[in-house]
Amino acid sequence: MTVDLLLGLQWGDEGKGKIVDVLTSGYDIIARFQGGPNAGHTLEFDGIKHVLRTIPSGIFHKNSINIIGNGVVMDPVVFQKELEGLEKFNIDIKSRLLISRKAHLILPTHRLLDAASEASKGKAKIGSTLKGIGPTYMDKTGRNGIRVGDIELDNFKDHYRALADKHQAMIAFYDVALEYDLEELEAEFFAAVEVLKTLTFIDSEEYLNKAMKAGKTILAEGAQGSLLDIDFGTYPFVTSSNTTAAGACTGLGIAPNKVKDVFGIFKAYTTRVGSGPFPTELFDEDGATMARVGNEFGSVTGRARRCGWLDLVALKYAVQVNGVTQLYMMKGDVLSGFETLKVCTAYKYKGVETDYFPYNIEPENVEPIFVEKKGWAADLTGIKNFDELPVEFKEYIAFIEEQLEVPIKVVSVGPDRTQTITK
Ligand code: 2SA
Ligand code: MG
Repeated sequence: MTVDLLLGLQWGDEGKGKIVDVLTSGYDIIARFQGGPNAGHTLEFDGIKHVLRTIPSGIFHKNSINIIGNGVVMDPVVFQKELEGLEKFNIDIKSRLLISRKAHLILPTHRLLDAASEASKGKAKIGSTLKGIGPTYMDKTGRNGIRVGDIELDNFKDHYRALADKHQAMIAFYDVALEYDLEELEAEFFAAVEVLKTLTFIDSEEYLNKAMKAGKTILAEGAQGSLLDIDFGTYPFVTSSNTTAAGACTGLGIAPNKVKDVFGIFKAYTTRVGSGPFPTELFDEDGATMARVGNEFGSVTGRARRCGWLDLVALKYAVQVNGVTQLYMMKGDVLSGFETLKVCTAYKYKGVETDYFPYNIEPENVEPIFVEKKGWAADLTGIKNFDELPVEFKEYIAFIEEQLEVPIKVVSVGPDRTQTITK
């Protein structure tokens, strides 16, 4: 058993990028298994901040191979920009990055369809990142998609044309005002496809299973969060892939019995970007403080994130669905200075108390029940050892562990690689 999984347990932006980066030196291979450029994994080291979109976070480590798995959707245009952004780091990307032929391609018209669909929904919109994620997965499950491997076919352009024409008819059907220059978008797309072609395509399931046989260790890196999972998230306000543990099996071709540890990443509070229910959301000064101190702005769209108290009902659910074996708590430092912290331990669901995450968590059905915890004043960002942490912070951690029945292995007290405390 040589595969470990790293997943977000909330609505994304838990700080997965930082932890993969911290963990990568221990693995031979880092693999992305779902999502696409809707992810923005922020890494910070040596004073440089970097956001990765499709490329796994292990790319900065000399000795790791990075894989974009079959479950991912790739936009060649975004990918090309990502490569350009990495140029200054002088990384030999071509030798460190391998891409599954079975990953699906995001076409310019997928992005347009995403925009048209959102515009047509008005106030009911999902708040998608407009990267074309939903329409691309629709074509995948609808068996109309174009895959990375198709780029190598002689009639790639014919496949492209047929699908793009169909998309244009669909865009017209939405009947919303959209301004675009398809010719320009297509020129950009085909130029980016040429760049993509210079990378190595593999059958990632074959590659990974061989690697495991040879004793290599693999870390599968999730994107978004468990509550955005297409099956288990707050549907329809979710993304279009399985962000939970099982997604790593289908998104890479790894059997469930090969998975060992599941690292669950969560923030010491909760955030959400985009639409959808959020029971512990704050609309007051406390929420504004979290947003300001935590710098809660999306790394992909720059949108302000909604903030609220830690929700243990939702976390327990995510721990269960994923089979989390170790917890990583991020951004504990942001809570410094709150006199009292609230933690949601149950919901009143349609008037009845429950600690289970129900089918519908819209505000009219769910009211969070909080317990209060004593806060701490000390700045945590310079602390290096667990023993030096304030006693109230340690109590906060102990309470979460007791509720979730999983140990918190690491606490992060700042964005830098060095601000990571192992318990
Ligand atoms: P989409 O674009 O179709 O996937 O959007 C559907 C919903 O999913 C939300 N969404 C996200 N929410 C938070 N973080 C996201 N990505 C992170 C980031 C990266 C990460 O931006 O930093 O944590 O892996 C993300 N991606 C999608 C979106 O807001 C819609 O509500
Ligand atoms: Mg993020």
